[in-house]
Amino acid sequence: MDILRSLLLTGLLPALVLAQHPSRFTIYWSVLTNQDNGQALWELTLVNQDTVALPASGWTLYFNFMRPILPESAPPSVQLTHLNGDFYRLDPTEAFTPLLPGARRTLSFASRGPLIKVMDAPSGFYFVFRDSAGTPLPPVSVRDVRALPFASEFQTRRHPADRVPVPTPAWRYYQNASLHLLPPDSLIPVVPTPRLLVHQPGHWTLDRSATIAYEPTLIQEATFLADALAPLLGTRLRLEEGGFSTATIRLRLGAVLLPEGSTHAEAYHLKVDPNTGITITGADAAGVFYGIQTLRQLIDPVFYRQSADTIPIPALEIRDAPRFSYRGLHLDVARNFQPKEVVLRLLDLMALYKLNRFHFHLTDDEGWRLEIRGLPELTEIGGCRGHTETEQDCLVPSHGSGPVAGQPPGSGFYSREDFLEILRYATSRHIEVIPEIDVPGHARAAIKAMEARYARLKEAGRPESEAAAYRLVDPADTSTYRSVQGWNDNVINVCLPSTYRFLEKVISELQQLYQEAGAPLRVVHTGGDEVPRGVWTGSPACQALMQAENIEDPAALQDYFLERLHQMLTRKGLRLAGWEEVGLTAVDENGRRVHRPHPRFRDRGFLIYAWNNIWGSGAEDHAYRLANAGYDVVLSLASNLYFDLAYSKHPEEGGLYWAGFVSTDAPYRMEPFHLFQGPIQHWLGRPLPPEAFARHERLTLQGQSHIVGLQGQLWGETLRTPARVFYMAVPRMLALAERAWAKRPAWSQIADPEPRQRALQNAWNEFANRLGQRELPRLDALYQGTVPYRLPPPGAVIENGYLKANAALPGLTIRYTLDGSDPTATSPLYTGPVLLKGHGEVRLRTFDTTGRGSRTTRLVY
Ligand code: TNX
Repeated sequence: MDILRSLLLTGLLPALVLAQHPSRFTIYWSVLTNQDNGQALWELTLVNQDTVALPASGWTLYFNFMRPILPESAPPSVQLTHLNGDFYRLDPTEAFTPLLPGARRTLSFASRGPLIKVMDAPSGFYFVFRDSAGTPLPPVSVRDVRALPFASEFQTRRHPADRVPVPTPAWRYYQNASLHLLPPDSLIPVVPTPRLLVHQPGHWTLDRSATIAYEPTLIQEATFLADALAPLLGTRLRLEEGGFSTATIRLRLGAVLLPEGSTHAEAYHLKVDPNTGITITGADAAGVFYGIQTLRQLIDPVFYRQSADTIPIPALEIRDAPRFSYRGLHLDVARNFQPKEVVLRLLDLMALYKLNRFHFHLTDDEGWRLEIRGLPELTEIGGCRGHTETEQDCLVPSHGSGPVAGQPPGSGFYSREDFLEILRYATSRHIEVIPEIDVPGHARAAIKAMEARYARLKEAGRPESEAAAYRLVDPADTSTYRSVQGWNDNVINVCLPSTYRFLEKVISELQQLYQEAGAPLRVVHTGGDEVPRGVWTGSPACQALMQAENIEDPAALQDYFLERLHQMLTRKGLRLAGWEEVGLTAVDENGRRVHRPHPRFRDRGFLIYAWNNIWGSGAEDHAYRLANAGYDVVLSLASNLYFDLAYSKHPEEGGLYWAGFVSTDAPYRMEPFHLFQGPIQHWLGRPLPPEAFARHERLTLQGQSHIVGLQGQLWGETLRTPARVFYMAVPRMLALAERAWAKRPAWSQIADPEPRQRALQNAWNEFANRLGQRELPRLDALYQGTVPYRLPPPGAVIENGYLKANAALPGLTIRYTLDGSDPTATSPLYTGPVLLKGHGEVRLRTFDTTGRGSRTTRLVY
């Protein structure tokens, strides 16, 4: 005992106790097969890299995994428990024998849904060991987790009927073969394509002597322009209010006559005159701002790399206006938090390509990211993920965020100051920020935070009425349910007065924040998606309310909730927005989900985001049904506009794929008014004939007026680093901008499928050249490589002894090696077929102008 005490005092005991437990492991994950029954079989191999054994008992291994694992599939030596959401624990059973140093053990499991990508791997592994008294010790992370290659067809096939090929070098080569490099001056000089552009002979020379004249209300736009040009010229141009007679760059407001003879909000007229300089006339300040963005793009990207004395700007005249008033980008910061700087940079990109709505998904099951005065728990607890037994301090880990609380991307939130800065930044760029508070489902972070608040206040001896003032659940509720993402406690109770008090408080705070920032708040997105069945059925509070309100079916409580939420927002002068579920009827008389436009809310002015349109699901016309029924609709379609979905089926190409793959051209190829205009592929890859849509609703003329615009979605489950955000967003958001701003494309108006397809292909080739030759190099120079967009790996074949390679975006450089090393920015440039001698391996990558490379393409010869 004395020895023990002295060890304790010298601090040696804790070290000894820790030393009894191994802390260095490697975990290998390998997918064996995706079975025809929709289950995937896979293995975890645990390698003990430590010098002490993993004992037979006294530990738990925690991890995250996005698919439901079948607990009964676990081998007899371990017990697998689904804790909640994507969070699991693994415990040794009596059959577990110690894992000795250097030894490995393989455990096999089955889960539901396909697994075809490295990024599907379980993540966020950590051990919690218990001492001999059963007291848990601090968590031990396992960071070395590796996915074994996906090589066989059984590993890469989602379903027996899967016909989408895994991209190979040759497959890419033949895909890219339909593209070719165009001369730079044949390209449309602006993205998105302006409505009317007339080139004129000559150019005007911008130099440091230029001055900017502006109307008083355009000071912000004038400042933006001066700031934008400063790095190009190495100096900031002089601003002159009024001063139109002498200045060479003039910003003014005025009527903008468009080719169709109409005027339009956000329209502008830009004239570059070789002698007199530049005039931008906007129908409003936003129009002037977009004229400025166009002007920025008229400057060759080489001038963005190094400042110059003179910059030629081609003489021309542009009359331009957007096709859609809503041109949006969505970002989910709940699943993984993104630092403020990432948000600001995304806003820069949005502004450059004339997107004007930022849909900020601030809350979800896995996080609450906005400080709300008076409810500190929302961000202290709801904005935190880490190891916890009680969730009174933090939420459990999700999406691989690991045991350590307080660090991104699991933890983090925007303080009021951060949020104000974001609002101001967006507003000065003519971007409206639409905040999303996702309720009643997807609300677990708020629920747990408010439960912790309740417990704290109770403990502090506060009266029940005060402690429970913002509670979001009925403690006596016995309902059981499970959300799509595996949560069993993520829906707020819509029958409690405290729920409405909470929402009042949050929305009032939002209004104050916007007011303080001088930003317009017109729309609040209230989510409304994916409310699992079975909620509220066992809640006494709901039973009482149903009786009082004469509501028969608990499912109808969602309508009740929406009605109240709508009234609350209306009183505050706000418009309710929500995912498509808020405009669709929940259930028919048999309790089945039917998805028809809800007659009840037709005249409420909801703004509906249509998303769930998997090709082949039968639900592809929800957007049109809603618009035809008179709901304003934002097309947020998963098939073409979910930027969190993987670009391709390649196992190393990260992202989700539940609605198929979303290639760079996917947003470009959709005509919003003619979604069923082929060719269309089933999500499993087979062509869908026109008959497949015979019974789908077409968009009526009336319906067209209710399609307010388009939005790209960046859901956050796989966005674990800022780099991933940019990789998934760019270049797809440029294609989105094109489709949201440019007028209806000519190809979409060709009735005959074959010539239409050819015209589309030509149009895409031109656009792909604009990206590869001009816009991506411009981003490199503007942001010095801090916008690490996706570089497509090259296509390559070996034909008659010659290596031939090509890029998906003509203009990108390709470099290669023949010595088995990965190409770098100094490897030989590919300029044409290369004669190969003997045998060996070719490796190729595309590169941006900063020397950043794509994934490597490999070929043996
Ligand atoms: C569906 S879209 C969801 C999100 C997920 C997303 C992943 C919608 C309204 N719900 O909760 O993050 O898919 O792609």
